Amino acid sequence: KVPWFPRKIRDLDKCNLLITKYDPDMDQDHPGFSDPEYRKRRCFIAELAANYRQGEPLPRVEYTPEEVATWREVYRTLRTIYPDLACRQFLGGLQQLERECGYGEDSIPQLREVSAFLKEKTGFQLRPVAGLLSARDFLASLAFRVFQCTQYIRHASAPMHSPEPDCCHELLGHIPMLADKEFAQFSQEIGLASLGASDEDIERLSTLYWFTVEFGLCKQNGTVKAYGAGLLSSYGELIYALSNEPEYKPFNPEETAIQPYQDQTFQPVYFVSESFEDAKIKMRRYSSSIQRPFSVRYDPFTSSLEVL
Ligand code: H2B
Ligand code: FE
Repeated sequence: KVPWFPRKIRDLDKCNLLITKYDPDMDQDHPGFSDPEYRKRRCFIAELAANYRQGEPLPRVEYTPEEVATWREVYRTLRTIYPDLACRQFLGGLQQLERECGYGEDSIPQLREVSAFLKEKTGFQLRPVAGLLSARDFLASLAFRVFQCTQYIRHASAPMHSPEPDCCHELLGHIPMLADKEFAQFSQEIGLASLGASDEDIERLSTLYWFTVEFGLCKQNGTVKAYGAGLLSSYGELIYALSNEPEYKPFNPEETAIQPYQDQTFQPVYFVSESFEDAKIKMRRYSSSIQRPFSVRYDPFTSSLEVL
């Protein structure tokens, strides 16, 4: 009765359950819903992800001038506010990406290069995914230090907002953080805690993921900064989250795990950690309270799990 979970990195080929409710084909409010050209492009990029198998070289996408223009606008707008609002680890990671990995306004970075970069920094690697993945499959890949990464870009008519993850969200929001060793470990530990967990525990873990990895804030030198990727890839919400308007609560896994969240508008509440170290320790304590009839250990030499 323990739900199936991947035991070796190759098993991630089976972690591919997509949630299609925010797709341009399914969601009438999607900015690309009535743009057949955009939907065709999305199908093409979705195919690349669907055909991908673990260990193959990551597919390259030749982005169109219109797609690059969307990227440029997002990059330029966000880049100007990062120095004031993003946490130190994010800024460090982004600077390295700009120096060593070709990050900049002029081109959309290729997953292949970004994956090689991360592998050297923290052992994380990327795999392409066609869209929003089920929480269980998404979290399971983190246990192997694999980040499932979309490769398409949001619709040109709405550069400041996307109802689903896109490459702006991944490359600008998530990747700089995944270049930080401590954050990489934090991410993997959430993944390990999710393996074989009950549906209820997956729901709580994905809520925790939401309020930390996606929308988390942390204190640094007495001021509150953003480290969540949902914030760092959304101009509007980043400004809002660090204004005086929203409610702040201290990060506390037991409480955070049951806080209802919003995936269509700004969050009504944000959780602030004292530091990553603190978030990691608290999360570890929470994870060890999850009841499972076995324990798991990740073996980095074979990229597989020992199940005890
Ligand atoms: N899928 C994809 N492709 N990217 C994400 O960032 C993502 C996901 N986040 N599925 C997950 C769900 C997250 O919201 C939690 C674990 O539910
Ligand atoms: Fe995300």
